[in-house]
Amino acid sequence: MDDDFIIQRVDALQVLDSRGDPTIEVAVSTKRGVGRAIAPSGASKSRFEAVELRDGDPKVYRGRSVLRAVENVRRYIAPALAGLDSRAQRFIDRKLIEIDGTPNKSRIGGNAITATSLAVLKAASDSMGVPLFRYVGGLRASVLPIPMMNIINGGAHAGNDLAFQEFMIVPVGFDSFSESLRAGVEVYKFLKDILKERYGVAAINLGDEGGFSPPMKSIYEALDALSEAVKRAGYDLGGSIYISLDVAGSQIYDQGSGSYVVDGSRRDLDGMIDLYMDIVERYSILSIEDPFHEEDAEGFARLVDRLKGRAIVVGDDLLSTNAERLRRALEGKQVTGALVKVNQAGTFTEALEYVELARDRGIITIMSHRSGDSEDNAIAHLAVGMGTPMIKTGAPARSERTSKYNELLRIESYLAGESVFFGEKILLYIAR
Ligand code: 2PG
Ligand code: MG
Repeated sequence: MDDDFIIQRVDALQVLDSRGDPTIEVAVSTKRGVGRAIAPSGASKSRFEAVELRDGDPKVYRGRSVLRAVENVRRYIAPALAGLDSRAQRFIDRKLIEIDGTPNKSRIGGNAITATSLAVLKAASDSMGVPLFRYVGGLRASVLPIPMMNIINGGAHAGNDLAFQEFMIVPVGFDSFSESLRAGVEVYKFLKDILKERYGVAAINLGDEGGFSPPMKSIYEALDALSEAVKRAGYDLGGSIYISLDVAGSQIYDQGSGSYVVDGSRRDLDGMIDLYMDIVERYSILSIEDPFHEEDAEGFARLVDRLKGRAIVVGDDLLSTNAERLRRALEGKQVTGALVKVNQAGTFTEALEYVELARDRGIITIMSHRSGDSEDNAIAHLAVGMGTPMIKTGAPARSERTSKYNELLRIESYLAGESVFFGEKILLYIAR
């Protein structure tokens, strides 16, 4: 019965994210099911992403509460969605954009909109009685993504001096998601030993995404520790396991001097390209995300050209999960990979259009968490449902990170013999 899918109730609640900041949870119910979604929150945000609405009263949660966003869902969104078919995702997302009426979703709040959009998606799949990844991707949704595990945290995510934000290991050369995850966990544990040996016990404290946050001064120390950990775990760097980086270039860019600051010294664009070429030469690097700041289109284009056939250049802040920005970046040949964060776009539908554009143009897509995240595991389903070859969701530690990896294990088990692991196929994309 179509009646079963009609939205009966939409409600919102202020809850906490993994950093202890307030965030918004939206619940959407139909006669047959319910969907609940929590908005994540970034630390290294782009200028171009949907705006997170926060109350700004310094006496309440130090300005971070989201009660206005909660109120906006109750007052504006709930009445507009009541009575609509929860399966009409595009229509509903368009409606959310209309209700907000601003180009950056700053009136109702990107956080309110993201949580609502995903809650509608989940309510529809629940009402239908199918897992979310199946609802999103149908029968084609059977490919498990490669995990990109951020096991050394720096930049805005850690209390250390590491210039780059994320040092990830990417176990590609395995037959299944679970084998790949296992290898990543083993490397993570050997890394812990190495850090303790080299830097003492304080080095094994964790950063925002569950990776270690050692008191290193140089990015080369981090790369060396990762290489050693892969070796000690008995794997082959550049064989079954690769390293990926998220520089979060906007965070190390000094507007005044127009240069980047890495390991205590300033570098211009040429200096940064030399640095990246040196790293790619010496370590097995699969991808570099946001190597330059979010408006440095020239830097991206030059690096894409230099790294052709060797490593993927991923746009995160540069693209901000925005199809229009991706279109421009494609024209300028500025990326070969595209990070996907639903809350940068605002709605599921906008994120889907962006993923489809990337795929049509042969660009690798990577589903991604935020540094402030929660127990919501929707992105595990979205990765499989949308068919992104990779997923970036932190270290294999802290429940807001493992909730995604665990859900992927459940999806793999659910699919049993039907599932395929993207695995080494990723190398074919790089070799092109
Ligand atoms: C990134 C993300 C997630 P944040 O830069 O890719 O790892 O960080 O959520 O802080 O923007
Ligand atoms: Mg990033």
